Amino acid sequence: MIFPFKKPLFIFLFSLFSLQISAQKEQLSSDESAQPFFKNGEAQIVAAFSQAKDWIRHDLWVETEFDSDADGKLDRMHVSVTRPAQTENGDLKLPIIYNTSPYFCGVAEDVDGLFWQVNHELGEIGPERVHPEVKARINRPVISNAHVAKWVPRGFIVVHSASPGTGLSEGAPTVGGDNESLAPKAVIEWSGG
Ligand SMILES: [Ca+2]
Repeated sequence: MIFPFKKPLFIFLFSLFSLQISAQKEQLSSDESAQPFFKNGEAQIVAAFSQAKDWIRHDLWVETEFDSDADGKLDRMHVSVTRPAQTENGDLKLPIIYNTSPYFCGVAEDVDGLFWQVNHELGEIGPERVHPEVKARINRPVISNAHVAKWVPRGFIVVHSASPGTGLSEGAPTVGGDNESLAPKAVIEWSGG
């Protein structure tokens, strides 16, 4: 006598699931206010921001205050911006999620001898390091898609920049040098208008 109940139960669950999907769709499609919407402290997907074809993308350079490659010109950082179309007329201002990295545009393979060999006697010169070719990954107009698909539909502008001397950013790459801090400072100040 169990079998007769299986089908109705399945249909009921399926209907419940369908109703839930419909309710979610209705909530998304009815929200045409093009304003960020938060629920339980979390940014929700807003229908008006969710179509990637409508997003505005910028591929640009921001001038910094340093010249780390000493070519006599201030270094410029390669920056990408993805934002909802509703920000175009200036009426809608949205917060920015900003991510900078020296790794967006390619890194060396992890090969033996890449890192400085410290296992040698004091005063002796260690073995020569290996310098493998780095294959550049130049992604335009979006430097990285990290964060774009998740946050733009939730009412954020997403900005990425490549660190000095990496990708299409000018300058000399350093590890923790002043230019690595001053580069994002320049981008943040630029993005704040
Ligand atoms: Ca320069």
